[in-house]
Amino acid sequence: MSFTETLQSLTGKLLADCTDQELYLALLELVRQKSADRVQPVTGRKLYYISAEFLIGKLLSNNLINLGLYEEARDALAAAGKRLSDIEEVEPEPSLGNGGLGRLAACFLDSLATLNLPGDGVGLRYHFGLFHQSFEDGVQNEKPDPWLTAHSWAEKTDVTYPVELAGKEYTARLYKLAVTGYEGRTNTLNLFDLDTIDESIVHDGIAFDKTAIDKNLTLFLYPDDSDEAGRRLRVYQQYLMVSAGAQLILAECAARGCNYHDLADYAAIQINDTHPSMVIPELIRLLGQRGIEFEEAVEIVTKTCAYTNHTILAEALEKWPRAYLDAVVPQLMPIIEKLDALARTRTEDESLAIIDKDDRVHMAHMDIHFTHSTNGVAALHTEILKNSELHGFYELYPEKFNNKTNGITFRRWLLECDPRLTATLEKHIGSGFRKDAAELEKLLAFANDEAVLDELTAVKKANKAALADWLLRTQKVAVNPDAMFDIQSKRLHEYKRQQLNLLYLIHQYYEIKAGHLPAMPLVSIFGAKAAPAYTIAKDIIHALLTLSKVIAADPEVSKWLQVVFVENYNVTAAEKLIPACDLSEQISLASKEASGTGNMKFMLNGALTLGTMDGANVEISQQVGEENIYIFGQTSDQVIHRYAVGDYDPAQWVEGDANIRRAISFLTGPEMLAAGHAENLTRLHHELIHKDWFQTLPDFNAYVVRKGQALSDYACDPMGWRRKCLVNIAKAGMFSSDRTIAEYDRDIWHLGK
Ligand code: 4GP
Repeated sequence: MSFTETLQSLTGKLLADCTDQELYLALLELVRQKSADRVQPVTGRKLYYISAEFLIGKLLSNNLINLGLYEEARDALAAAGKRLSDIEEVEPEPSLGNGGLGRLAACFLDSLATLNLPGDGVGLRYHFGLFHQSFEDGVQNEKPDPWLTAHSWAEKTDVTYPVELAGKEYTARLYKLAVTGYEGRTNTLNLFDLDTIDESIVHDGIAFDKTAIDKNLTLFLYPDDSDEAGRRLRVYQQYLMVSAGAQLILAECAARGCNYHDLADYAAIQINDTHPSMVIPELIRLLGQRGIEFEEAVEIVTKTCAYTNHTILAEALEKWPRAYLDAVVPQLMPIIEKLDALARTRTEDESLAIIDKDDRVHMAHMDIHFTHSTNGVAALHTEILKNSELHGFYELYPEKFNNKTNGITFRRWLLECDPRLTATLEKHIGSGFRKDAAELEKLLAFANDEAVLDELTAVKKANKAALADWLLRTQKVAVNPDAMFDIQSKRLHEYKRQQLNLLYLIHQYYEIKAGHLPAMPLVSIFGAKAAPAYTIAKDIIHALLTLSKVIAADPEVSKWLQVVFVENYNVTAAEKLIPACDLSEQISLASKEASGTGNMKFMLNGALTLGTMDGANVEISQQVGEENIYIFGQTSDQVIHRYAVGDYDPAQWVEGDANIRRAISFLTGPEMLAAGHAENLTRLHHELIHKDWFQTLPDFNAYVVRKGQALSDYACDPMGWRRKCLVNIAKAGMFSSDRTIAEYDRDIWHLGK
C-alpha cells in the first residue's frame, strides 16, 4: 500500500477531502502502529529515568522523522494540496517541563531509543503542564495550558497502583507514551495520574484549591509554592510519582524473573535532580514489604540508583520541613530517620546530615549518601560541586562523583527544526551525521570555500525570513530580517541575567540618541517565562516590554534597535527562534549555570555565542577556539571569590561608572514611567542598586564591548562571520545527547547487560 493509501484507509476518505484535524489523527494512529512494531524485549538492566519534568514538545514531526516517514508524509500530503506544517499546528504542545532539566530528559529519551538501549521515563501526567503566558498591559499573565485531548499520545492503561498520601489511599493510573528512536527501538514514557482530577476547580488564571488533593494533584507542574499549601502539594506530587514509579519498576523486574535481592541486575534508576529523591526510602519500604531487611535494602537501592545534580542554586536544592513529610508521607519518615542515623555513622560532619538541626530533610544529601553515582552536567559544574558546593561529600565519597556534560538530540534540534541547514549539510558531507554527530567535523574542509559559506548565509537568511513571518503571524510584530538577530531564550532568572541584556539595550538607546550609531541594526529577541511567584523576574519582563514600547515609539532609535519579547516561549517557539539566530546570548553569572543546553542548540544551528565562561560555554569555547566565540566577564573563580569575601556593593559600581548610572536611572526615568508601571520599575531599580545578587554590574562594560565587537564583525566581515558559524556547526558533534547517553551507559547504567 502506498503512504497515501495507508492514510486514506485510516481516514476513510480521500486526503484532499480531509480536514487538518482528521489528517493529524490519522498520522497519530499510523505513528502509533509503526512505533509498536519497534518495541523490543528487554534483557539485563533497564533504565528508569525518573523526572518531575519531560519537556517533550510536539511529537508528530519528531516521530515521523525517527520512523523514517517524514518525507513520505510531507510529499503525500502535498500531492493532496495539504501542508504538513498546517497539520503540525493542530497538535497541542505538551508543556510538561519548565526548562533545561525537563528538555534534557526528553532529549535523553530520544537518544536512549536511538541507541537501542532499554530505557523508560517515569513522571506525572500533568493536565496543564506549566502555564500559558500572555502579556497584558506589559505584565505576565498566567493561564492553564491544556494539552490533553480525546486523542492524546499518552495512552490510558488498566495498570493502577495504590499510593498512600496523608494516611489516605489514592489510585495512581499509568499512561504510556511511546518514544521511538531514530532508526531505533521504541521505549516508553510512563506517566501517572489520578482518575479524580477535576480541571474545573481552576479559576482566575491558574488559582485553585490547593488542599483538595484528589482533585488537584496533577493539575499543574510546579504549582505556586509561595505558601505552605503549595509547598506541601509539591511533596504530594513527588510521592505520587515515586511511589507509583517504584511499584511499576518492581513489578516489571519481578515479571522478568527478579527476586528483589538482585534488583540492581534488572534496573538502573536515574534520579533527575532532587524531585524524585523519595524513591530511595520508598523502594526501601517496598523491599521491606517483600521481606528484605533494612541493611540489605539500603545496599540494593544504593546499587540501583544514581543522582544527577542540575543546579547549585541553594533555593533549588530541596529541603523539606520534617513536618511536611510527617504529614504527607508518615510511612517514609521512620526510614528517612534510619537513613539519617546511618549517614551519621559515616561522617561526623553535621553539614552532610540528611535531617538537620532545624528539622529539615535535605533531599540531595539523601541522594548522595544512598546512590552510587552523583554527576554534574558540565565539566565546570562538576568541578564546582566537587570543590565547593558538595566538597564535604566529595571528600567522603570521591568515587561517586563524575561528570556527564549535557547534550541535545540532533533529530529535533537540527533535522526537524532546521531542514534547510540539514539539506545543505547533507549535500556536502553526506548524511552520516544523522546517526554519528562527530561526522559534522567533515564540514571543516569547507571553511574556506566561499560557495559553501554563501550557502550557509542563504540558509540563515531564509530562516530569518521564516521567523519574521512567524513573529508577524503569531506575535503581531514586524521585524527587519536584514538586522542582526540576537536571541536570549531560556527561563527568566536573575542568574541568567536577562537584566544585563536589558541594561545593554538602554545603553544602546542612549548611544544611538547621541549619534553613536552601531555597526548595524539589531533585533533583540527574548523568550522566557517567569515563575508565577518570582516577583523580580516578572519585573524584568515588564521592564523589557516597556523598553520595547519606548524604543518602538522613537523613530530615531527604532531604525537601529528593536526589542521583541515572544509570548509563551515553549519548545515550538524555540524551534522557530533557534535556526534564525545570529547571536546567542549565554550570559549567566559565571559559576551559576550548571550547563545550559540552549547554548548547544544555537551553536548547532550556526549562531555564534556571546557568553561568559560558565557551564557548557566553557566546553563550547574549547571546541571552537576562542576566535569563534565571544567570551566576556568575570571567571567563575572571581565570582566565587567575590561571594566568599562578601563585600560586593552594587551602589559603588553605580556611583563609579557613568554608563551604569545612566542605564539604571533610565529604569525609573520619565520615558519608562510614562510607558510602564512605577511599582515594577522602581522595585527592579532598587534591586539592582542595593542587591544585584548575580553581579550584573561588574560585567556590564565587558558585555557592552564584546557585543559591539560581534555587531561590527557581523557587519564588516560577513565571510569571516560565516566561517565562524561553520566552525561552530562542525564542532557541535560533542554536544549530541547520543554522546551523553553513551557515557551514562558506559559509566553508570550498563544497560542490557
Ligand atoms: C537546568 C540548569 O539550569 C541548566 O544549566 C542545565 O543545562 C539543565 O538543568 C540540564 O542539566 N536546571 C533546571 C532546574 O532546569 O530546574 O534546576
